[in-house]
Amino acid sequence: MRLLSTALISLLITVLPAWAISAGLSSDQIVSICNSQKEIYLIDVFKNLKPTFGYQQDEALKGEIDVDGDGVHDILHGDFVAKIFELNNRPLKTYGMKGYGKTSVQGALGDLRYFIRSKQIPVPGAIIMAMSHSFSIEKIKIELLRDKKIDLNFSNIHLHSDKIIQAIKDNYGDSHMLYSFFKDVQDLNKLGVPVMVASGNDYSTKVNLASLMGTTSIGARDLNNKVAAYSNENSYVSVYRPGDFIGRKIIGGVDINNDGVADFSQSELSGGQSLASIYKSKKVELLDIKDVGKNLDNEFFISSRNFNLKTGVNSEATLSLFDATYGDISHYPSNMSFFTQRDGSLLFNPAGDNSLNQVSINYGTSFAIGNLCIQ
Ligand SMILES: [Ca+2]
Ligand SMILES: [Ca+2]
Repeated sequence: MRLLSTALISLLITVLPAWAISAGLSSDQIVSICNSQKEIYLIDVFKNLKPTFGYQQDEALKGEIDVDGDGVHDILHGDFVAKIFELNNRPLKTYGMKGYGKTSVQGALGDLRYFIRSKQIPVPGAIIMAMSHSFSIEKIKIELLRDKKIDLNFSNIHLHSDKIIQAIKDNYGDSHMLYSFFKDVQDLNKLGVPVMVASGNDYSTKVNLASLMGTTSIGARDLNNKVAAYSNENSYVSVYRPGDFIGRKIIGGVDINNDGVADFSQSELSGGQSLASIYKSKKVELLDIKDVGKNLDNEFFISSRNFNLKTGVNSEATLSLFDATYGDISHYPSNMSFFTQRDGSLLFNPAGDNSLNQVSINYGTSFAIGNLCIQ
């Protein structure tokens, strides 16, 4: 093998195209942004929260997240992410997307880029987006690179970013949403604004294409402080934050960070009887099978959450689907996971402490991004 001289290596580094991948920000750099006075912008969908810019969803919209665990959705994704920032005492500005469609996601980032360029808002410390565009390695090889034989895996994919981005441009044109997103990120980086994305909740079977675009990818840790099983882990992910939130019913509402203080008041929530209490101690063999989805031998999901579970684990985006899809961009795998006890009865105990007030669990790398500013 021929060794490259240091001079040649530095020459190669300097002649890399401007859009060559960076490994993303380090944990120290993120801490420094969090400690600065600079604003952090969250692009997401909001129902409860009135965003600083953009749309607030119609009240009639049912939401996506069930905080009090009664099977009825209470709030939207961005409300939950913003709440986590609030719990960490980190001020946040928000941009409300109209939905998850192509124009919403990329349009919001383009809008902020325009506001910053035209000095309508101060240069923020970061823009964060919790959207995941999940692609498997095989799909990238076949659909994008059109090369089945290329040696591509989750450890070396960062070396191929340029090639993959070029393939998106060549195959789908430079007005494709992903290529526009890439150009916006590059422009924002030049303006000194890092863009951060959730690494995705695909159990490392896929990669979030937004990770390739010069962003910083945030993965999730679980309650045991390990990399969460659902969190994508690949060569783009440099930082992991806690991503699991157990809802506990307490006086005044639901507590999601176990400090004994309600974070969502009763009036914000649907307020029905929790599935945890309805199904607790019921014997699984006596339940109508339509109500229950079986995952592992002793693990069951109550039906209202099965959709989310399947969306999170099984969905895979295709480039043509970025026009108006919901499930292919959002990956929100939370579920009411009951386990059977020895006598066959069900138990909902995600915290593992057997406390009886547990009513929900919401987890994901997008919630880990809410914890961006804690280490
Ligand atoms: Ca609810
Ligand atoms: Ca709390």
